[in-house]
Amino acid sequence: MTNFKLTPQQIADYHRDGYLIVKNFLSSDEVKKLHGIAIEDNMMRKHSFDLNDQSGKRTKLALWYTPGNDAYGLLSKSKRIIDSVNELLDGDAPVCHFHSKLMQKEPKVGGAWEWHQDYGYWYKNEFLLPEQMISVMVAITDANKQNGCLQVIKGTHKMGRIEHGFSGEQVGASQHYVDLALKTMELVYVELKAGDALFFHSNILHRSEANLSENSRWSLISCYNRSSNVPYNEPSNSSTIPIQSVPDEALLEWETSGLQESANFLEKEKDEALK
Ligand SMILES: O=C(O)CCC(=O)C(=O)O
Repeated sequence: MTNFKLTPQQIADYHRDGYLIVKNFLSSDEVKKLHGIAIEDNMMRKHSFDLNDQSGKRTKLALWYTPGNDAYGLLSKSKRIIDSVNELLDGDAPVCHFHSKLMQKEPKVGGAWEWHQDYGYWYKNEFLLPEQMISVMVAITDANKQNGCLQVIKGTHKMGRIEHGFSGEQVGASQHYVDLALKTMELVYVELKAGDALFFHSNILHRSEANLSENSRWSLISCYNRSSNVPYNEPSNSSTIPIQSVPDEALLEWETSGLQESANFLEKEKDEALK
């Protein structure tokens, strides 16, 4: 989808619900290219690591901070994403790319993610302004109930930050507050077709269940911040470096290589809190 622009209705929906699904955000050729690279890219494989959920099931991901001119970098820097993020975030300082993750939930083994707010992690990094942070998930394969699609509790971004503790190797939100939210707020299974995108607020409660199906569930999640929202406990500086967007056509038309070491990957040993 080139020349993409969010409508006033989509912007209002995002602010009301805390998330927004955009169908067919990528064309089938774009998805094909990203999928092909994801399964063949040695750099991605080399830097992927496992994360255990509470039950010990593993989920695989690679996380990097600096988007280059590889296919994934061109997507996370694309005008359609940067302009949309700019519309949805509070404030007017430049948009920065905090990090991107390729989530690789393998058939039968891909583990769960506990209920959390992304800002439950980012608060620990001492970012002060959750309204200036957002995540964008792009489905590289179909995501459905069977293969552990994302679930959100609609409207929970309005609850503010909830206490988080450790849960396996992840950080999880207070179950008490999750249970209270579920009394009145709707749990939504975010089923996506490959190429669909989900924009979600840093304070929306979300989780996903294990992938017990025969099909993998892969997605790219890119997280953005405004340069004005300086973190005081975050070793990478990506979240305050303004991003120069590239034309949407770049993903298909520019010559791309695989991911490079210069993407600045997170190595799990060094990691204290994941995000
Ligand atoms: O990809 C998933 O299943 C969940 C990922 C997630 O919750 C996150 O990255 O914050």
